[in-house]
Amino acid sequence: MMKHQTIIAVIVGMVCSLGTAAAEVATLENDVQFHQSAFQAADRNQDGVIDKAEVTTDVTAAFIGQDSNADRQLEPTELVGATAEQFAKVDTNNDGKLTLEEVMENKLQDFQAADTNQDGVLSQEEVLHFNPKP
Ligand SMILES: [Ca+2]
Ligand SMILES: [Ca+2]
Ligand SMILES: [Ca+2]
Repeated sequence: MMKHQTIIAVIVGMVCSLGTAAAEVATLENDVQFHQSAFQAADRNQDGVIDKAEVTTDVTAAFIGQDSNADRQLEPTELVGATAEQFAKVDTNNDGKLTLEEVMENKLQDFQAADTNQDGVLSQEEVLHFNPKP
């Protein structure tokens, strides 16, 4: 369970769209440490970078972890800490619910945006320096 939270944090820490109170509550001091542990959790094969497959796995796991009524859709009530604005950004068809596809699309966009050297993987530095627009 703890793992899901840190995974969400990496991906959401990157984007701030899937609700995670942790990412918002994190102070500047513990922010780096927080991201490092989240990064390590997401880096499943421990090669020091996060590739697309790892993001896909993590987003799926995070999605299932957040989907408390298991209907394969996330409603605002299931996303603690997400603002209406963040939610709307991911809800591309505006039906008030997030599907895995919508979330995945959003996360892969973030993945590409965070990949500043465009080598197809995210280094810890890239994740740390990625500043999503609020
Ligand atoms: Ca990896
Ligand atoms: Ca939707
Ligand atoms: Ca990269």
